[in-house]
Amino acid sequence: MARTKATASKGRKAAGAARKDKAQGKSESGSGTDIGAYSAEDLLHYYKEMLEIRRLEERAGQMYGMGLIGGFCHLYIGQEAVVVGMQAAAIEGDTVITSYRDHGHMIACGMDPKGVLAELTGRRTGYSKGKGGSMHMFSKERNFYGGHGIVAAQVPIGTGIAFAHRYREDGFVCMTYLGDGAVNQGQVYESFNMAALWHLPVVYVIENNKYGMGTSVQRAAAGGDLFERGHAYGIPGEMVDGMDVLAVKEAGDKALAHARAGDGPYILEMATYRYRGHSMSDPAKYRTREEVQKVREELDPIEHLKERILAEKLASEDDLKEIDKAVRAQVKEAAEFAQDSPEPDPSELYTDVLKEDVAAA
Ligand SMILES: Cc1ncc(C[n+]2csc(CCOP(=O)(O)OP(=O)(O)O)c2C)c(N)n1
Ligand SMILES: [Mg+2]
Repeated sequence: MARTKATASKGRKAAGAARKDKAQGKSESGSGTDIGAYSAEDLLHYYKEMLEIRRLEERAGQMYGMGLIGGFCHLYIGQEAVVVGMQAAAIEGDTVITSYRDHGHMIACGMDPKGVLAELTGRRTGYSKGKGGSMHMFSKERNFYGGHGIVAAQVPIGTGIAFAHRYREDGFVCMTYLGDGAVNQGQVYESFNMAALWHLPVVYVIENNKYGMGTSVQRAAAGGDLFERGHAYGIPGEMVDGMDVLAVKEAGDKALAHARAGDGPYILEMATYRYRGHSMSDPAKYRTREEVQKVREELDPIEHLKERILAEKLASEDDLKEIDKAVRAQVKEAAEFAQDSPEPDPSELYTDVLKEDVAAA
C-alpha cells in the first residue's frame, strides 16, 4: 500500500527522533566515557582547545557585525568537541580537509589565530594573503587542506590525499569531514567506492549538526543513520556522541587505527549541533529558539567537560577561569593584529590566478 503523506512524514519524524537519541547526550555524565582514563593535562588541553575555537568564532561573529569581515562566514560554535576530539586521536602528519565551516579545524590543526582572523578581515597577513576569506584557507605546514565552498567537493579531494598517503607509504591518514547535507552528493559515493576498493587510509567524519542550511536532516536524508551509507561498499561506520570530546577521541582512536593498519576507510557519524545560523545571513526561521537553548543548556561540549573536570577535582573553578582569561587575551591580540594589518596591494589582483595563454590557442 502506498504510504500517505501523513504517515510518511510521521515515519520521518520518528526516525529523526530515534537518530537523535541514539548518540547525543545519552546520559548526564557523557556517553559512557571514562574520564579516569585521561590525565588532567590532556583534559585541560581539550578544554582549552575547544574554548579557543569558541572565543575566536564569537569574536569573528562580532567583527562580522561591525563590517570588518566581508563575504561568507560560517560559524562552528557548538561543534567544537568533534574536531578537538579527532585531533586528539590523530598523530602529527595526519591530514585534514573540510567544508566552508572550517575555522575550528584550522585552530585544532595548530594554525595561528592571527593568520585566520587576518584572512577573515581580508588582510595581507592572512593565510591566503587576504584574498581567500573564510572558506579558502590552507596550511601545508599544519596539514590542513582547506576550506571548500562547494558542498562535498572536499570528499574526493580528501580521498585523493589518502591515496597519496598510501602511495608514499607514509603511514598517515586523511580525516575528511563532511556535513549531513553533503552526504547526499553523488561524488561522496564515488569516493567511498574507490577508497574501499583501494583500502585507502581515510576516515570520513560526518558532522551531523541536524541541518543543511534551513533543511533538517529528517527532511533531506532517506534511509537510516548516515554512518550506514558506507555499508554497500563494506565500509564500517558508527554513531558517536559529538558533544562529548572523550567519546569523539575514543571513536577517532579506533577509526584511525583501522585506516592506518591498511584496513581501509572508516565512517564516523558525529551527532552534534550548530548553535548559530548556517551563515551570518541566516535568520534561522526553520527551528525554534527553545530547541537551540535546550541543546546549549543540556549538551554544550565545553560546559560538559568543565563539569566533569570539576567533579573529578582535576582543576579548580579558578584554574578554568585562568584558562578562559588567557584564551580571551590571545583572541584579542589576534583581532588587533588583523585590524592593524594592511590590506593586500592592488597588484595582488594579478597573482595566484590561473592565466592561460589565449593568443596561442
Ligand atoms: C554543490 C553545492 N550545492 C549547494 C550549495 C549551497 N549550500 C551551501 S552549504 C549547504 C548545506 C550543506 O549542509 P551540511 O552538509 O549539513 O553542512 P553544514 O552547513 O551543516 O556544516 C548548501 C546546500 C553549495 N555550496 N554547493
Ligand atoms: Mg549540517
